[in-house]
Amino acid sequence: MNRKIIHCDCDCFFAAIEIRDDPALEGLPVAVGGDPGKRGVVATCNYEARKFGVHSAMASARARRLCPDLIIIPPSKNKYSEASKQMHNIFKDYTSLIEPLSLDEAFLDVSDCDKCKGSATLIAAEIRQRVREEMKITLSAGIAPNKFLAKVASDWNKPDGQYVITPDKVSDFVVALNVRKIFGVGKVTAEKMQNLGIDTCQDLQTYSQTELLTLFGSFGERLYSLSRGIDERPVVTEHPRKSISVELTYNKDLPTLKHCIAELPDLLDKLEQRIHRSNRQVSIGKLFVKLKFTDFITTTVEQISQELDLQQFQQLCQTGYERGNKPVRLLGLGIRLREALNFYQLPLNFEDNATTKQDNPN
Ligand code: TTP
Ligand code: MG
Repeated sequence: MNRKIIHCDCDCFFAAIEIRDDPALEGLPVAVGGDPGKRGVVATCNYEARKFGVHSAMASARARRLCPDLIIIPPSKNKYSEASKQMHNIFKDYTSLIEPLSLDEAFLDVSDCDKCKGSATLIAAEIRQRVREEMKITLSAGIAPNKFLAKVASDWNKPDGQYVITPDKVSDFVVALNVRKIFGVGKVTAEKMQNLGIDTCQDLQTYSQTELLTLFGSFGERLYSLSRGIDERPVVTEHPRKSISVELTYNKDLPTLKHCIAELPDLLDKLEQRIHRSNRQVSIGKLFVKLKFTDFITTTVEQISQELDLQQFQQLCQTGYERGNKPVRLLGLGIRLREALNFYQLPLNFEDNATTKQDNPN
């Protein structure tokens, strides 16, 4: 199953925030960093300053020599954390599978997102537009079937751009890709490759797995996959996933309970697929049904259960429906994962408790 991964990376993040908060800086070369007189370094700088050769981690004194008009602003860490939180709240509207890499960078797995007709390209465009409008800074994005390619792609049309590598374009994209773009290929490895005449991923593809292992040690195995555009690493959230669910907003409200019940088998199918795709050992703790009525009032009903069962979902749906007794605009089905449940919420039977204790030695 193809995944849809978006890599988001803000443009000159710290500098963008400072310029946003002081519009007089617009168009001028600006860096955020330490004092040149006190051996400070540049954390980042805007694209105007980059034209002079200024870059991250450079001594501020050197940056000032390269660009005498450079405005150097001391960092305000709290402001950047605030902005990062605000951006994550935007991401959360599209997926809960978010892997932050730094304050301004994150992977999003939007394989299960139904917004924007499920198009990752449109989701990325919408996220970028919201960041521009709500936060007044710009974000670049890469869209691809895996993390490796999404990260490469976010750099492709930077700043303020996005680039998409659809699954059918992966082979063509990697053959032309310079090996220096592979994460983990630093200066030393790049030089070694150059001496071997390896310039692009296509050149790498001519080597067998064994040859790559001999040449590059354990990294060789990864090189073998990455040079073919293969990267199975999942998007890893900071917090373990607590539930898996599907929901659907209907074009026309479902007028009665009978209509709602009739939708459940389809939703259950989707839920099963999603659980399967989550690629993990799932231990069910509870089932739940969510209903949003025509007046946007939402209710969720749940019950302890260890298995996916249509009849239980039907009962939950009936209980939920009777709380409103009016047409329904959205129906959702889901499971709460057992690891995420409080010990005391589990059924009070000895075997279950014993298993839980074993799972969690603390
Ligand atoms: P980056 O995303 O690497 O850089 P950037 O956002 O400034 O620029 P780009 O448009 O190329 O993405 O890093 C994000 C922030 O992290 C950056 O704004 C400042 C901070 N940072 C440092 O403090 N020191 C560093 O050496 C780097 C690379 C970044
Ligand atoms: Mg950035």
